[in-house]
Amino acid sequence: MTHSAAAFGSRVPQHENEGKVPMKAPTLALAVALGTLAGVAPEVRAQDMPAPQTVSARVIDTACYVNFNLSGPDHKMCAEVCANAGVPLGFLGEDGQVYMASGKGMPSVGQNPVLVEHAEQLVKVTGSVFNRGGARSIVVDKIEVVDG
Ligand SMILES: [Cu+2]
Repeated sequence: MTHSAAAFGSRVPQHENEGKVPMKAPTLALAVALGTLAGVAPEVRAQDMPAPQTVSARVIDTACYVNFNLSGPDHKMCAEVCANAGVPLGFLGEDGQVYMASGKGMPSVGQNPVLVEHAEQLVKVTGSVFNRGGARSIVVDKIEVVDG
């Protein structure tokens, strides 16, 4: 039955792909969850971290800046309200680039508790910078207030 074998053959690769793609993410998530429970969460090794850079930036409320182009001293109170409502604070570099603020390691930790006192201030932030999928992030090591 060569004609039905050909039809069957064309279905096999599709079926294999359907099985493989959705399995990846849950398997990784499960591995991370089990690792965390067992106290052996994968560690980010120092050699995996890019050398720290210092970026001159304003601490911004990412929602109001990206959605409404709001930032600066006049927006400080709103930024604090947004941050306390869970909106991530981040950085607007003097180069115009927006950076997410992230903590060290994996699992990571949000930076709002560190950044909220600097909402809308001009700072020099030092840390490893990552760039992926059109987004940048700074792993916050040190913040020095420049103005505000
Ligand atoms: Cu706001």
